[in-house]
Amino acid sequence: MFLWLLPSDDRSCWRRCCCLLNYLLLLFVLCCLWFCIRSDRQLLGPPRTCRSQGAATNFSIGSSSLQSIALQRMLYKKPDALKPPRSDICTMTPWFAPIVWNGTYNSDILKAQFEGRNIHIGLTLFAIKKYTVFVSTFIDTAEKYFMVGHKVTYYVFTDRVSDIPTVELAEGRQMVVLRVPTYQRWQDVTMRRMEMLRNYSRQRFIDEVDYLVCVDVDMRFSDEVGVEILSDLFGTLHPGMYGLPRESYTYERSPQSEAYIPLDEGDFYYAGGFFGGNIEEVYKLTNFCHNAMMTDKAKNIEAIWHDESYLNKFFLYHKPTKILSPEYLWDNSFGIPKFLKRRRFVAVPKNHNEIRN
Ligand code: UD2
Repeated sequence: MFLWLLPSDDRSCWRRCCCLLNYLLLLFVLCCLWFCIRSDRQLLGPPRTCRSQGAATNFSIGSSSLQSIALQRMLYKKPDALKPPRSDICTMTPWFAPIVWNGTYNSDILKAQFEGRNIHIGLTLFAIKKYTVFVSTFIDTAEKYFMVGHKVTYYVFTDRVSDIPTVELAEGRQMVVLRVPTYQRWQDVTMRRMEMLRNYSRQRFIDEVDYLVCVDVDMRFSDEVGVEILSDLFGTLHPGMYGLPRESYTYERSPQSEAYIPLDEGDFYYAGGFFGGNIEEVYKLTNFCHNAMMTDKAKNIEAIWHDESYLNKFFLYHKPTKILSPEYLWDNSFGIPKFLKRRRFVAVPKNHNEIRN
């Protein structure tokens, strides 16, 4: 306003200053705008990949762009809303986790859903001391029946690396032998699996596979085990206890133990020899079991069925998202009941004293 009072040189200098100020103001406004847009995007969140569900399920938190799996035209028997596929067995838990039995799912639909996801499954087995004798049968039968057509890595934990046989594997399948320490007592050998699975989940499996399947080694596959078992967290009904009342389950009953389950609690009795899920969930499970075991150990307590007791405690308060029927872990010494249409993973008879000592 008083610009005309100034001498002409000063006036032009003042005008230049005003121009510069205007530019700076404009730059400031633009910066603010850019910052607002950026923070808005961050609030929505970057696209997050859910490894456990494979490449096809990239999704953005805050938006509804869950990428669905488009199936091709398929012809199959229609499900009946008023008639369960099987009425002789329980197929669903009260928390809506399916129990996997033969005849309750259509493997063609499941296969189509998993096709193209390029999932990678880790199968862990421990062969410590004399248990290396079981590896060959285990891998041979797994090649025939376990996740055929999928990427599979066998993680063999052993203290006797040179005793692990070389087995010819199908394309997309590999074996990784991991040297681990051994323990004198067989109870410690079976229990320490939780610690090793926990550590390797964090250090290695998380970068290498989508799902982990953790099983006993003194077993053989005798029928198809495929993608129907996969879920965030799964356990398996024990072949000796599926039909018993909860008071008869051999849970740890001493209140002093971390594995304690009172008589009026418990859904199922889960077997220690077959569980799994995505790596994060397996990490949580194994971390809980190992820590609980260590707490008990400090008090000189050992739960009645070792790692299996702690696993049952974990599943009581962290319900599995899928449950495998005893088809997935059978022992022929129990005979073959009528409802058992398939025996997919069966115990290899062993002389306990001979093999453990
Ligand atoms: C049951 C469970 C098992 C575990 C155990 C705890 C099933 C089928 N099995 O099996 O998972 O909870 O009870 O008591 O539900 N191992 C070795 N070297 C040894 C001893 C054990 O490698 O010297 C490994 C091996 O992978 C074996 C596993 O530990 O399969 C469990 O030991 P087991 O099979 O002798 O125990 P078992 O049959 O009582």
